Amino acid sequence: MTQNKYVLNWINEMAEMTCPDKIVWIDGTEAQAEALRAEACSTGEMIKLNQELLPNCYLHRTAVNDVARVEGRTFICTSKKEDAGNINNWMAPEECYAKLSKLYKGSMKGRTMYVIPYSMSIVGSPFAKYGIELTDSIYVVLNMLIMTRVGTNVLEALGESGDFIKGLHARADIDEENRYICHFPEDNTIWSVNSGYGGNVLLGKKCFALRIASYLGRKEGWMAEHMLILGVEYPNGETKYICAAFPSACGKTNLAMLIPPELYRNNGYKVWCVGDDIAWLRVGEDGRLWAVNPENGFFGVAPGTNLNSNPNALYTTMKDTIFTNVVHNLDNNSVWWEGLDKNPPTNAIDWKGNVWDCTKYDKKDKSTCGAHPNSRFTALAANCPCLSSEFNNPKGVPVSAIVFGGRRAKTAPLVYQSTSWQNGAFVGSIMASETTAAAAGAVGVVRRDPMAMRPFVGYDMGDYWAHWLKMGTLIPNAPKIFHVNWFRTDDEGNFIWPGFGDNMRVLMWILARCEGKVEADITPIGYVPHAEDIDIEGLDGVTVDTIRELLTVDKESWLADIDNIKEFYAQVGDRVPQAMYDELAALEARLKA
Ligand code: OXD
Ligand code: MN
Repeated sequence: MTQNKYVLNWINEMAEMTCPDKIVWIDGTEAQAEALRAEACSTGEMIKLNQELLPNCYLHRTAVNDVARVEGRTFICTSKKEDAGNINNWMAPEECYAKLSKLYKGSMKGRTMYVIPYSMSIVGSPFAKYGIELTDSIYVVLNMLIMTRVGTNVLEALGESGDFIKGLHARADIDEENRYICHFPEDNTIWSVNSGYGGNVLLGKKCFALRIASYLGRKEGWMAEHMLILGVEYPNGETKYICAAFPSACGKTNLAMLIPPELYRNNGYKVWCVGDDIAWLRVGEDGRLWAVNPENGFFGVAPGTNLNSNPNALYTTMKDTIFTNVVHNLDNNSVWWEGLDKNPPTNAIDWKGNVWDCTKYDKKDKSTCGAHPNSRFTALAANCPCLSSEFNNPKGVPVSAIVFGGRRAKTAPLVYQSTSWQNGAFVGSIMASETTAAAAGAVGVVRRDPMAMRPFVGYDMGDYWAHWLKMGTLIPNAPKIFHVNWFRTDDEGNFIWPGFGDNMRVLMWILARCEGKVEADITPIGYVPHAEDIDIEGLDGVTVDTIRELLTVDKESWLADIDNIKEFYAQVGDRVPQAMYDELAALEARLKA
């Protein structure tokens, strides 16, 4: 398929180590994909679902011990430990290569090594970066065919160049004790072993498009961020784009595919999805920041996805989708998950492959769930009913606003605007989420997750913040930076803001601010809306007073947060830019004034 000596030499070297029986090149054709689906079904690796209800859809179950990303076993292997920073796990490259080589040795005996040439973003576009993933898993091949752009055209675009990301994945024994997800940013290399779970093995996603890409972005003057991208279309046909970063499980996919409230729909407003998880951002010739979604599909969490929370996501999964770790409904050979509807199947197999008794389901006891709480759908972006017409535009879309967010019961107001790019980068650096009752462990524990990138920055966090500050100086017409919190609760712990489609009302304020069309109050934390400027028309049970309550800045809880931020900055270490400390000191002084 290629004469590229860098590619061929590397594959030879990896094959000598892993000893596959066969090497198969993935060409991106439907005929080859179909043959692989049939093979995976013949071995039980996948189950073909009801083709009338769910055309071209399949079910896969991972090993019971292998259901999520493993941050504790994720390493950044730079030659100097300081370059990986205090927030990442670090291993010396030689040590890591030696350790993992032992695990890879002979691991593909009796198996096939698949060679997947893929592109993150459109092949040949200014944003595109190429990778090759070697894997012994058909499930990985079929997921990569959805999540990235795969095929011979990638090899053609690469030509004789050695500039590609070398990814090696082997399932080995799916041994938790020897599971490693390792990144060598100085060598453009990713090694993943002993897992079969998407986030650890679809190497184009978190490993390449965030960890390696963030490292490359710093070197080359662009940004790789954990952000959704959406477009708001106005009745006059103009569309404005927003990028938003929320920690995992804070509703990025729901916001990205938002359906506007009825009133807005009737008035001709539309929301278009460009991406739900990752944005690559570059400064355009026009001095604005431009964003592409480097992915080609959605790897979304299934539980909680339903016709109310996210109908667009649900429609997207109705064909050409791989479901992982959901319930198998044997009555009609389809799938189900908690929160899909109120009719759990009575003749069903759970995510572990056991007969599932839905009558024993207890919301508070996760072990009774039929679908794993982190069960997933891998679905083609092209099947999303609200996919933006700009999804395949190689130039990307111009960004008007960047929105940070977290899950905070009290501290953060519904929305506020930073006062400058530097202040906005500071707002990103102090992002945090509180654990909910739904998660194991204590409730209300604050986890700081700067820019939602804590698990995904491929280098030192302080250097990453410095890169954010530097980018601000390179974008003459920079987006405005905001922070939202959909999750404020009353004294009984109930959410005050309705969320979902009504989040559009907050996006409208954000865009009005970007256009300079609405005034705001300056507070110690930044600009906060006049309560009357958040549109509540047609919203049941929400009054201007409710909005006023949602917008209050509680100085006490902010001052308590300052201590936690100081601890976190100390943990990030001595590369935290002085400008961030200056912002923090100024915030504290304003709160105390
Ligand atoms: C994801 C995550 O899977 O952020 O997107 O964990
Ligand atoms: Mn994510």
